[in-house]
Amino acid sequence: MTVALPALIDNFVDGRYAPPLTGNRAPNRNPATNSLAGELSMSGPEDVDAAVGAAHAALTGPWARWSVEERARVLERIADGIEARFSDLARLESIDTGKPIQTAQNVDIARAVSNFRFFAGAVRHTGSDAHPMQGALNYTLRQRLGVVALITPWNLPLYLLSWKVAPALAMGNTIVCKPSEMTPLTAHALGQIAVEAGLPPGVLNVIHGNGQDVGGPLCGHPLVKAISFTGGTVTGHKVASAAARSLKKSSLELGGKNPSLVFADCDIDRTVKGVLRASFANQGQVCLCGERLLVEEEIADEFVGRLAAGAKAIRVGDPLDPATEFGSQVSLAHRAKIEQYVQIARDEGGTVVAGGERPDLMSPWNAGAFYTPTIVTGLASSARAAREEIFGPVVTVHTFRRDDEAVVMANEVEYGLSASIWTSSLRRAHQMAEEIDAGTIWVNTWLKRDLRVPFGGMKASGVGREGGRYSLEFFSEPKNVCIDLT
Ligand code: TXE
Repeated sequence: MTVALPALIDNFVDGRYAPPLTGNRAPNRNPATNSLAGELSMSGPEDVDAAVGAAHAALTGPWARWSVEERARVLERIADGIEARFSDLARLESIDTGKPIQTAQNVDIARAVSNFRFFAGAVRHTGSDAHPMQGALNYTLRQRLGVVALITPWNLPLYLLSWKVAPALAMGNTIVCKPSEMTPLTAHALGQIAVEAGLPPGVLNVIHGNGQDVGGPLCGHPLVKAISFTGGTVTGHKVASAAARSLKKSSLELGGKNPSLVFADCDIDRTVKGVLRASFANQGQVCLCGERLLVEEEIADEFVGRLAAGAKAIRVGDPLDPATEFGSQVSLAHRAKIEQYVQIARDEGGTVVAGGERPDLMSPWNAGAFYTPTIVTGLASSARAAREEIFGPVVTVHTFRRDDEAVVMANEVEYGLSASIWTSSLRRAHQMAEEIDAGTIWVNTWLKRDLRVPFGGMKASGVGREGGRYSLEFFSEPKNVCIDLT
């Protein structure tokens, strides 16, 4: 099974690919070489109407009569379809995002397969409640919502899209997917995979375009019953406002400015490796990355020295080379944002002890959006670069002397998505986990994920949780039925 780089990245509506009704297209770029990677559909409100209409019509078609088992099986066939195209999809993901092919294979596409297989199992094993009472029996039905909108970002395209598609389908909804206009390729491929898996036309729709012309109209569409959104906090506010105006359910997984807390009693070899990964995975473009390093003063010099040496040793280069560990940022514009923040950090008195510049690469990668893993010391934790989400490979270092000081620093930003704690003290680990305001706390690890757990953030990092039963509950409507037995 092969998936070629499409010349025209069409929408996928009502079971078939079609150009946007707007007739508009825009170049899709490979950020590692700034070369053309297809022409993207730039859709508009009329395309949103067509996609939502197809999804709404499918609610009363054959799909409405599919059993839980039949829905679970189609998720498994979609997983089979992704596996059958594994290396091509990984290549497309790498071309679209600039991430190393090894990351695309081992993280993005592997997790997309896992997401579909996981929710096929989850929906089979999910029951609901019954509440017997004197003279009556109550039972809870969990029914589909209807048409749901799934809006996803550019950093982990198929990984995050499948995380929403699988549970939404598992619960019997029909869906309109709006992938990021920066990274459309694997979402585009999902349409054909769904057809081959036997999903009825209109159940899964994919429309491409920007937030203003597609995302906004989709969130405001009267037939859309819920929105699951992953992206930036600024856009999250817009999505939440649109959902509120029409009383739609919304699940918002937004930005982060996550601390890595390193204590003097940590296993330093393991912690250096773990914090390097937490800081620079996916070129620092994971909402869970640790952009703030809070390190106990007594080991700060040694730890930062070893971390800087590790950062400088990371292999930066051609994303399609299997030996590459660190690819390009997602776009030239995003690299410019990262460079702007490094300059702000320098202006605020920071010292760059690793990275802080573009790598010296030969053609064609010298035209790409490459940067280097960057560590900045000497900044107050109140500095802009230490409080604002950069969403790139830039870590600011801050020291503390006492545990309570570390908690204050961890909680002083507006975000609350995740944190990692590196210590050998169980008491401290549990204490810090309880006191740090974040949706996910890792202890002596990072990004270890069990798909059953609640995933999401608090404060400016979002509203709601997805994962396991949390996803199935989000994508369904509970209904209580009370039967009088007298
Ligand atoms: O996200 P956006 P972008 C953060 C990171 C990044 C920033 C912006 O800081 O720099 O968000 O990245 C669609 N109504 N994260 O531009 O703008 C948009 O087309 C409805 C963290 O990718 O939030 C895209 O499909 N939809 C994040 C999706 O929303 C709208 C991962 C996300 O776009 C819209 C990526 C609107 N008004 C970026 N405007 C994470 N938490 O993982 C845009 N969109």
